[in-house]
Amino acid sequence: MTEVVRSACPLNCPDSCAFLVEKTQQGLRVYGDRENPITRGFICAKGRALAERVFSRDRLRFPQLRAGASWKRISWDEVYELLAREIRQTLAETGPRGILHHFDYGHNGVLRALDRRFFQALGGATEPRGSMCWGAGYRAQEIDFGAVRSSLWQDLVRAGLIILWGRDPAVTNIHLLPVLREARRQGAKLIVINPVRVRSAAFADAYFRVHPGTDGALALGLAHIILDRGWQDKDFVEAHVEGFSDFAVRVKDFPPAKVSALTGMRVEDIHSLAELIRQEKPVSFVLGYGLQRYTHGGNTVRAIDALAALTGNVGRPGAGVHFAHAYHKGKLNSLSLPPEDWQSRTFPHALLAQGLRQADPPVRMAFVTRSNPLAQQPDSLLWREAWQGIRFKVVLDTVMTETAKQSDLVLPVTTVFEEEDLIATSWSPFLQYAGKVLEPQGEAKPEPLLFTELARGLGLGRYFPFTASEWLEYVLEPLAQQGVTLGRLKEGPLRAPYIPEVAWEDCHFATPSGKVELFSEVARKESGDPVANFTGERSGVPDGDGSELEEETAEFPFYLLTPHPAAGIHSQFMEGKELRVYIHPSLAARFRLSPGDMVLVSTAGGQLRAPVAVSEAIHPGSVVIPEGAGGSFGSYSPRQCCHSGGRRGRGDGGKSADQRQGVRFGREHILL
Ligand SMILES: Nc1nc2c(c(=O)[nH]1)N[C@H]1C(S)=C(S)[C@@H](COP(=O)(O)OP(=O)(O)OC[C@H]3O[C@@H](n4cnc5c(=O)[nH]c(N)nc54)[C@H](O)[C@@H]3O)O[C@H]1N2
Ligand SMILES: Nc1nc2c(c(=O)[nH]1)N[C@H]1C(S)=C(S)[C@@H](COP(=O)(O)OP(=O)(O)OC[C@H]3O[C@@H](n4cnc5c(=O)[nH]c(N)nc54)[C@H](O)[C@@H]3O)O[C@H]1N2
Ligand SMILES: [Mo]
Repeated sequence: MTEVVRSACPLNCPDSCAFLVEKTQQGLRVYGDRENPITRGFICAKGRALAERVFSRDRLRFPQLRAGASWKRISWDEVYELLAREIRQTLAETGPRGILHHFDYGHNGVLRALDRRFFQALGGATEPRGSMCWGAGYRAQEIDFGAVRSSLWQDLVRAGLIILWGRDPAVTNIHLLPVLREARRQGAKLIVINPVRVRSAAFADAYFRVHPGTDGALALGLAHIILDRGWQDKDFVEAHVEGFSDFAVRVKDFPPAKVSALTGMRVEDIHSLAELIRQEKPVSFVLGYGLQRYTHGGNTVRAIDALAALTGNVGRPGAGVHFAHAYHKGKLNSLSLPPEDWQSRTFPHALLAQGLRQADPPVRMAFVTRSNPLAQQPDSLLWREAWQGIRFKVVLDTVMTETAKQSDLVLPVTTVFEEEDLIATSWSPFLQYAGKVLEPQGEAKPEPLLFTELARGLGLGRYFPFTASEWLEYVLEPLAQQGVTLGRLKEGPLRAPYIPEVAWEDCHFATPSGKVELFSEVARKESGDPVANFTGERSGVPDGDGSELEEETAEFPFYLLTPHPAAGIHSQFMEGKELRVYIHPSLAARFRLSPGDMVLVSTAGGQLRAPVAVSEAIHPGSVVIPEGAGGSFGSYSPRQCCHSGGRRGRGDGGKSADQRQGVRFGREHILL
C-alpha cells in the first residue's frame, strides 16, 4: 500500500490547505484533504507547483559560492567556515548591526522563526519592521480594536450582507468561495468594491468601481449618510464606542457629492450601498490588502472599522471586519530570545532600501531567508544599488531567485516535504503538522538544522539545543492541557483552542478604553490625526468610462496596480510567465494601441517594457501589472524594472512610505 503522509501548504495564502502526500514513481502526488472543512478535497495550482518543485531542474541542490561571473560548488563544512569568518569580521568592524537579515512571507512554518533567533543570539541585526503585505491595516486594527481578530470563515454564512472590499478571493483565497456560495444560498447579498472588475465580481449581486486609493473617502461618505439619517446603532455606540462625536464631526466633511467626485461612484450608488448596510444586517466587511497599500492605507482601514462599529456590525454573529487574525500571538511559546538580550536596528519595510543607503554603521553582510527582496520590495533600483554595496550577501532558498543571482553565497534549503514543521496562518484557525515525506534532494538542508550548525560553529550552540521535533514540542507546550500536542497533530489538523467563532463577541476590546476607539492619541502620534481621515487627491484619475481624461498635467497621471497572480504566489512559480500590462480600452484608443503592442511604463522608481493587453475590467485611470511575472527569473535588466514602483503601503503605523503613487505610460518609443 502507498504511504500517505499528512502535510500542509506553507505558502502565505489565507487558506493554508491540508495536504495528503503520496510518494509515487513519478514524484509526489499532493491532494487536498477531503475531511478538512476548509480544504474540502481541492487544492490550487500553487500547491501542485510546490510538489513539482521538489524534483525540478531549477532546484538548488548544493551550496554555491560566487566565482567571478559564475558559481563554484562548495561543501557545507566550507560554508560554515566561511560564514563564521565573515560574521566574526563584520561583528568586529560594526557590531551586529552591520548584518542585515531580510525575511518575509515565503513559508508559514513556525520553525522558520529560528532564523531570527540566530541573529538575536549574535546580539541583534538590522531588520525590516512592519510589512508590505498587511502592515498598514494591521496597525489600524490594533489602534481601533486593540488587536487584529476576525470571526471564523463559516460565520460568514450568517451574514445578511458581505462586502468584498478590495479582495478577490476567486484568485487569492479560493476556499472562501464555497462559503460565499453557501451564504448567498442562505440569502446573503454579496457586494464587490474594487477599481478592477475582478473575477469575484462575476458572482456578486453588485460591483462598485472606485478610483484607486479612495476607499477611505467612500467609508467616511457612507458613515455621513448613516449619521445624517440617524441609522447608526445607538446602543452599540453608547456602550462600546469611544470618540463617536469626533468621528461624527469628521464625516460631515464627506457629503455624497464630494465622495462621488473623489471615488468616481455615482451619488445614487453611494446611497443605495448605505441603505443596504442599514437593511441587510448583519454585515461582514471582508477586506483585502490592496486597498491599504497606499500612503493613507491605515486611515482607509480605520474608516472602514469605524463604519462597522457605527452600524453595530462588530462582535456579532455574521458581522465584523475580516482583515486577518493574529490569535496565535502569545499563545504558543515563542522562538525568540528574551527581548532584553538583543537589540536590533530596524527600518520600515517600505523604506528599507533608503535605510540601507544611509545606515550608520553601514551594513557589511546580508542574509536573506524566505523572501526575494529584489523582486518583491519597492524601489527596485535603489534596492539593487543598496544590495550591490553590501560586501558579502547570503541567500537561503530552494531556487535561484533574482536576489540569489545577485549574491555571493547561495545555500539550498529543503522544501516543506523534506522536513517537518507546524503551519499556522492568519485566516485558517487550524494548527497543522507538516510531516517529512522524503529525504532532502542533493545536499539541501532544513533551515532549522542549518542555523543550529552555524550557531554551534560560532560557539552559540547553547541557543539551539533542540531537534526540529523538540522545538515543535516546546512551541506547543502551552496548549498541552487543552489537548493540542505534537502527537495529536500528527493525526490531523486541530482548531487552535483560543480562536473563537465570533471575534470580539464579549465586546471587551483590547484598547486602553476597552471600547472601539474612533478617536486615538496613538493614531495622532503615528499619523498626525486621531480620527480616520481621507486626505488623498484625485491625482488625474479619470471618471467612469474614461471620456473625461484630464490633461496630463501631473507627471505620473495613472495608478499602477499590481494584484497577486492566480498561477503563482508573488514571485514563486512565476518562472516563464509572461509579463503583461493591462489597460482599459479607452486608454488603448487614446494611445492607439492594439493587444500585443509594446508599451513603456515608467514610475519615479524605474521603468519596464512589456506587451499590452486590453480589458474592460481595468479601471480607465490605472495600469495593471499582475505581481510576480518576470520576477525571480526576470528577463529585463535592472534599469527597466519598476516592480512595485507605483504603489506603496506603509511599512508600519508611522510615516507615509512615499508620496509617489503614479505611473506614466505610453507606446514603446523605440517601436514607434
Ligand atoms: N494565487 C495567489 N493567492 C494569494 C497570493 C498570491 O500571490 N497568489 N498571495 C497571498 C498573500 S501574501 C496575500 S497578502 C493575499 C492578498 O489577497 P488580496 O488582498 O485579495 O489581494 P492583493 O493582490 O493583495 O490586493 C489586490 C486587490 O486589491 C484591489 N485593489 C487595489 N487597489 C485598490 C483600491 O484602491 N481599492 C480597492 N477597493 N481595491 C483595490 C486589486 O484590484 C486586487 O483585487 O493573497 C494571498 N493569496
Ligand atoms: N508590487 C508588489 N509588491 C509586493 C506585493 C504586491 O501586491 N505588489 N505584495 C507584498 C506581499 S502581500 C507580500 S506577502 C510580499 C511577499 O514577498 P516575498 O515573501 O519576498 O515573496 P516570494 O516571491 O513568495 O518569495 C519568497 C521566497 O522564499 C523562498 N522560500 C520558500 N520556503 C523557504 C524556506 O523554508 N526557507 C527559505 N530561506 N526560503 C524559502 C521561496 O522559494 C521564494 O523565493 O511581497 C510584497 N510585495
Ligand atoms: Mo502578503
